[in-house]
Amino acid sequence: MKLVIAIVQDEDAPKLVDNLMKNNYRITKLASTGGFLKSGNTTLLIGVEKEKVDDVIEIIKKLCKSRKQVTTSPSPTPMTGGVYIPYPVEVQVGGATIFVVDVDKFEKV
Ligand code: 2BA
Repeated sequence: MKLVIAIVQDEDAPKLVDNLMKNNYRITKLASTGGFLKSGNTTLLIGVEKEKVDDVIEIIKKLCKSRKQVTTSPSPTPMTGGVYIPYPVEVQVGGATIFVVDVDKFEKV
């Protein structure tokens, strides 16, 4: 068994969860926060048989879009008086960040 950990944008999460559920995958949805943007994203835990991993990844690819987001970063060098002025930085986020890990043991008790 494998555990697919998928970090997706909040906007894509509802459709993705619906689609995975329709395809009989079991999911745990966690509210998470990206370290860089410090804004919300969604982490899905999906436990599946090894043969199903590619299908899950295909569904994620189909439904998760890449988007540009703007964040602010302090200017690299302080202005006169030691003040750092925030300036906008554009980053490309997603579609999705996916990790696939081996599951040593799976039990429901
Ligand atoms: P964030 O950490 O908020 O990152 C959002 C986007 O900012 C990233 O998109 C990337 O385009 C950019 N970014 C991140 N760190 C950067 C840096 N040090 N310098 C410049 N730009 C940077 P994605 O790569 O699509 O990542 C989306 C979210 O997936 C991340 O949100 C984070 O929550 C998660 N993630 C990505 N890679 C990860 C990893 N190796 N381990 C754990 N979580 C990861």
